Amino acid sequence: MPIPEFKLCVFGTGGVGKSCLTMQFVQGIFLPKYDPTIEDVYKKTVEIDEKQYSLEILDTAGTEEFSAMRDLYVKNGQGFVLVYSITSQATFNDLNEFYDRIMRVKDSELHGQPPVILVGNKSDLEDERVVGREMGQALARKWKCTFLETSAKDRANVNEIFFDLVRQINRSANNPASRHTPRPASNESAPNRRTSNLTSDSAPTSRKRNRSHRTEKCILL
Ligand SMILES: Nc1nc2c(ncn2[C@@H]2O[C@H](COP(=O)(O)OP(=O)(O)O)[C@@H](O)[C@H]2O)c(=O)[nH]1
Ligand SMILES: [Mg+2]
Repeated sequence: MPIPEFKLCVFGTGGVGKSCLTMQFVQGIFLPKYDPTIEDVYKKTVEIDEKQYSLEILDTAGTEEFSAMRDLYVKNGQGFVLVYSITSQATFNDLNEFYDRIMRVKDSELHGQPPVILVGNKSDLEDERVVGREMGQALARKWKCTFLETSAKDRANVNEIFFDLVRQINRSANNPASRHTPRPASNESAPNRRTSNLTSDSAPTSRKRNRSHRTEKCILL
């Protein structure tokens, strides 16, 4: 039987750690200097709750406009990671635009809100924190989504982001009515964002290494 394939997208202002989170999850490494212009798709097979999934993760880059191609990814995407840095208030504020755009492209008023997780990254930089945990929690309550603080550097809560999204997607597939939450009203306008070259990639070399990252119910293959 073919394993289910889920398409996930990672959004957030440049520099918040989207690529580092994606790389930590897919390859198990922290890349302190990843090219900020690279927008790419990474593939990973995981086992969650005793079932295998093939995940296709779009690590977005560029900040000027949402291109037609990116909108297509959002349209086909089943789960969305919205990342800010706990060390930058602006990156937290910026997420409203990403959220509104996703809801618009997914037509959430008609189809209900898609699976979303709000992520406050760089939790290892506690001394530089300007966005309190309770601010993240409050925004997640407003958006009726899950919330995690993570560190791509320390690999804290990194797997949990993607496992949570897969579980949310499964829940919404099993019970579509449960996701039909009316979209919260917002006055934010649509952002103009640019996308760079979008290519397909996979990371087969990561598979062996990640076998060791095994928890009771979630196994990275
Ligand atoms: N201390 C710390 N630095 C991080 C973390 N995640 C990313 N960074 C750093 O933040 C910068 C931007 O990361 P990157 O993943 O390229 O951000 P992106 O533009 O959102 O893809 C890089 O210098 C990373 O080393 C983290 O969890 N902790
Ligand atoms: Mg990046």
